[in-house]
Parts: sequence; C-alpha cells; structure tokens
Amino acid sequence: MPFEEVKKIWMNGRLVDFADAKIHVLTHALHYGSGLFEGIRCYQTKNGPAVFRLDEHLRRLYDSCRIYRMEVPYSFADFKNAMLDVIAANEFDDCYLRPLVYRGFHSLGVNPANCPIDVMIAAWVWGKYLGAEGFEKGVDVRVSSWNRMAPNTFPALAKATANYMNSILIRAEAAAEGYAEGIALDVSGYVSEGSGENVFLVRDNRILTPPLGASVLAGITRDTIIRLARDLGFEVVETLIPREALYIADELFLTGTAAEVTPVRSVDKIPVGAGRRGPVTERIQKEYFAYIGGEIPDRFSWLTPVYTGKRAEMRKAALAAR
Ligand code: PPE
Repeated sequence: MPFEEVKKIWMNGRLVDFADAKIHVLTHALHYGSGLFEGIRCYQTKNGPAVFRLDEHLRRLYDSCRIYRMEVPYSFADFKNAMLDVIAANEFDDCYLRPLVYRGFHSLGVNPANCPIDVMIAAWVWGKYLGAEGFEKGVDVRVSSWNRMAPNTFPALAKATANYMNSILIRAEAAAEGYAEGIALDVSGYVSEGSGENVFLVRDNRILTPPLGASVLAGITRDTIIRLARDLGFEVVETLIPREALYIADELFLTGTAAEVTPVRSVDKIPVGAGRRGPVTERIQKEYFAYIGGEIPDRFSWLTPVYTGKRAEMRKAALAAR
C-alpha cells in the first residue's frame, strides 16, 4: 500500500504540508545512510491519546546521535513538544511517530562535518506490523542466512538508518520464501534479533532473551516486556541463546514498537511448542495491551498524554468550532 497522505510533517522546527516535506537528491543521508531515527507509538487510552515511553525513545535517539558524533540541534524538552505537536496537527489518536535526525544537503563525501544536521518528525496510522492474523495465531519465521552486524562494525545500540540495509536483507529473504520474518544470528552464531524486533523464548515457564552484546537493538518494548513479565512473577534471563534453542522452545515471540508482541508458531518449518500462540505469550500480550491502553495504572509513568496545556486548549477550541 502506498503511503497515505497525512496533514502535516515537522521539518527543522516548522510544521509543513505533506506535499512540501521534500529534500534534495544530494542529501548526505540518502547517499551514506547518515541518519538516526526512532519509531514510537501513540495509543488511544481511556484518558485520551498518550505516547508510550516517549522519554526513553527520545533518550535512545539522543544516544544514537552521540555515538555518531552528532549534536541534536533541539533541546530534549523542545523535541518532546514537537513530537506531541505533530500528533495534534494531524488529529491522530492511535498513530506511529517517526523522528529522524540526519545529515542534510551541503556536500558529498564521507566526512559529514560540513553537512547540516536536519530533523524531521512524521506521524501516520500503522496497523499490525506482521499481520492481524499472526497476532493471534503466530507467524512463521526462518533463521536468516544473513548475520546481524559484528561488534565494532555498525553499532547495534544506535538506531541508524544504515543498519536497516542489514534488516532489509533479512526481511526480503524471508518474504521471498513466504516467511513473515527472519531471525538473524550474531557473528558467533547466537540468536540476535529479527529485522525489526527483539526475540523472546519461553521454556519451562522461564523467559529468555539475548543480551545487548548479541548485536541487538536495546528495544524499548524488550525492556517493557522484561519488567512486566518479572512483575507477573516470571523469571526473565538475558543470556546467549544457541540457534537450536529456537527449535525446542515451548513458546517464542517477537517484540517491537511496530510489531508490539507477536507470537511465532514455527521456525524453519519446525513448529514452536504446539504450533500456536502459547499461554505465556498470551498472558504477556494481554498485560502489554492493558498497560498501553491505560486499563491498568501507569505505575512506571510510561504514558505521556498528548493533550495537556496549550495543546488541550487548542483542541477544545477546535472541537467547539465544529
Ligand atoms: N530490533 C530492531 C532491529 C528494530 O528495528 C526494532 C524496532 C527493535 C529491535 C525493537 O525496538 P523497540 O521498538 O524499541 O521495542 N523497529 C522499529 C522499526 C520497524 C520498521 O520497519 O520501520 C519499530 O518497531 O518501530
């Protein structure tokens, strides 16, 4: 499906019309992948739209930029406000937010020093990442023939656009062979992550996930699931996972902002457990959705309401004028 037009996109401090959100073909990031980004979801909760773990996502964005020696040209508070303004300007309830900090148009050549640091924030409505059906029944995946990047090559903790060429190899290979997703191993052969999700495995009611040293992105959803699962009484261990553990797991699931919590029902055509969503995965899915939907108390202050202060007043006035 082509991109559905939205009202406004934020570019370098201004909200511009969708049609005007354009850049030059000689933009540095287009040639060398010099961009750092985030993917964040805003959910309609009982108390109105709220962004899930906005501070943690923005912190990761600032961290990503620091790794690449780039200074974000906006304060954390201003950036945060801009994110909320984009949602309000598009009048979204449930939506996905995509901020991108990138090396802009000035000159080409690998040294980016003279290129400006440009920033854009877009928002759109994004449905179930790995399909609505997979969400309940589980998806079929393969172990990718591609590895995740080696340590000290592309930093996995930075969410860089360049890293997604590796993700594209994984995802396109899986799709070409009829799988919903590929799970990549790290260069030592241990389980790393999906093209756009972290991996969790359940065996004998214990939950395992690869450590940050296994070339994974430090997923915000990964952290969320670790905390929620522990509070539910599950033992959660961050440990190296050999490939074959995937084949003998009771349950397997993928996590990510876009993918949320998606069960896996087979790996390389070998059924995972009973070949459908397992009880632990279902319990964790339920807890995750209760939390993001504001149905249980926000005990970690993970929800940032969109409509407070000036934005709330403006919305009230806009609704009254209708
Ligand atoms: N690993 C990778 C490689 C990854 O891209 C993501 C998110 C995760 C793990 C999970 O991270 P988190 O969202 O913080 O829990 N992938 C984003 C982009 C997906 C896309 O296709 O674009 C996302 O889920 O927003």
